[in-house]
Amino acid sequence: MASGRDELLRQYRMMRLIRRFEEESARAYAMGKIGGFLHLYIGQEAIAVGVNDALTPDDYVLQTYRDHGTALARGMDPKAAMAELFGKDAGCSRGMGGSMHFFDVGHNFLGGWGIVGGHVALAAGAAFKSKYIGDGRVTVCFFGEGATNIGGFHEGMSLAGLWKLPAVFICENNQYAMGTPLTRTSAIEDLSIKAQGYGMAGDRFEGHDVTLVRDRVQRAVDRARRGEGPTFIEIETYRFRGHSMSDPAKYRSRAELEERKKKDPCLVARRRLLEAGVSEEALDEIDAAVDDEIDAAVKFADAAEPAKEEVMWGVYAPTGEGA
Ligand SMILES: Cc1ncc(C[n+]2csc(CCOP(=O)(O)OP(=O)(O)O)c2C)c(N)n1
Repeated sequence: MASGRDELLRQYRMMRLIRRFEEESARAYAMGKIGGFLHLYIGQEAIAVGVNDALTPDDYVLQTYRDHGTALARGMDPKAAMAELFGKDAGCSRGMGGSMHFFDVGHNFLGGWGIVGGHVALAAGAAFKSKYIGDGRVTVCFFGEGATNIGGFHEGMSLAGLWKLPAVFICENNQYAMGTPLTRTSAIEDLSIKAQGYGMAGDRFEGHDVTLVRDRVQRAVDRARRGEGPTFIEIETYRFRGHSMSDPAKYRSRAELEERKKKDPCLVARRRLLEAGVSEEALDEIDAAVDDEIDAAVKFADAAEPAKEEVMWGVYAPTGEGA
């Protein structure tokens, strides 16, 4: 079907954009151009893109510190994203948030949060607002499997279930919370059954096929928009890099990583496009255009003005005598 093919082409482009953004931010980090933490999303791209395609531009999205891919899928300008990593005033958070604190009100991307599980309650709050004023929006909240063991997760989920809030909670189960595998932190393997404890619908599937992600998340989004309450979805995935740039990921084997890379979401989409009759050349052209866009973002971020006096804006600092 041509429209399905066009949609997959667009999704492939966005997944490649996220991939290249992450690769170039890793390079800039190694060159000392980016400070602080940097958590990469490589391997999980089909989730950000598939979920976003199930939403309207008015819906709210909240993510953890592993937030670049979700923000880009939502529509954030790669230049503003890269400039944020470089600590520049042109960044999406004026260079003051860095990698973990992307924010884009215009695209209803409500962060970028560093405290594991803390933003689940914020998502419930956004969804409560929508229910209260009847604005028809759905809130999507992403988190890792590690977050499902923390208090903030329970508090947010509990109220969302009780009040039947228009929300979708998406657990990106990438197998490791920093270096700790799920088997060492959870008594159950199927995390989606946690939904039952909050009176929510639950779902669980693999996250390397962008079309599958979009279709399954769409059901949950539609249910929330119809006023039938929230859903907890566990999406099984894998991050190809370490937890952050300082993690060499020695807790897993090379063979495990190579096995998982067979389900690389960009390659899966590329194979499907080839099967649908798109030529290698056409896909290479998309790749080249994405490379150019990311190169331009890096150049822009490098040349932009650093956040100078702005870094003190909103910061309490005693002044005057005795300070
Ligand atoms: C409340 C809190 N405790 C501990 C940390 C340190 N920390 C940062 S990421 C992380 C692991 C979280 O893993 P998971 O939720 O599975 O997400 P992933 O990083 O795999 O995407 C931890 C423990 C934190 N940021 N916040």
